[in-house]
Amino acid sequence: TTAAPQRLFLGFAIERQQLQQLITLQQTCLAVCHGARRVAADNLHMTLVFLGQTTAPVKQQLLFEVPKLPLKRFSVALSQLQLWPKPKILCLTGNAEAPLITLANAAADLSETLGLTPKEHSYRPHITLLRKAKRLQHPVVPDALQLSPTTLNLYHSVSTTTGVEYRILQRWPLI
Ligand code: 2AM
Repeated sequence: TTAAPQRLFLGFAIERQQLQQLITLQQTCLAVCHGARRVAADNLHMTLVFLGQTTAPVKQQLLFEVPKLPLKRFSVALSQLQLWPKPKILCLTGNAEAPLITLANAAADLSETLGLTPKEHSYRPHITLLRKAKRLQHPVVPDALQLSPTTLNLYHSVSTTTGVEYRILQRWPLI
């Protein structure tokens, strides 16, 4: 039997302390964003690259190639709350600096080389807090969130009867 393609992406988990900060921010935003839905706490993450539907052989190539990416530790400050109209998301975003930009570019090149999602716009680090977000009834001023992940993770996005779940298939340490 051939395994069905999986919807995959590479990204970073949120540490416990930052997670609590995000959940609090999310609640504040939800209260002033009518009709929006919050991302489940377990699903909060920062995407590096969306890979999309990936066949088993391509996933094998991916697992072989990811360790060759420049897997360097980085810090990023996410301090701006932005509503992105096209995907209708409210996210906490910021500016990436050298090690993260380098990694994101290399990961996007790898995705394109493997015939997955092509490289589009420049990388915008962000954490999606709310979906179906149209506007904020009142401005919300967030505290900056500092992230310094210790691993890059491969996620499988799984549709379940209770909603989407992001399952970590593989972790690579950042050094
Ligand atoms: P988002 O949080 O900005 O919506 C799994 O779907 C993850 O991949 C989400 O974090 C999503 O980002 C991201 N992603 C990036 N490009 C995507 C696309 N074209 N379709 C779906 N998800 C995408």
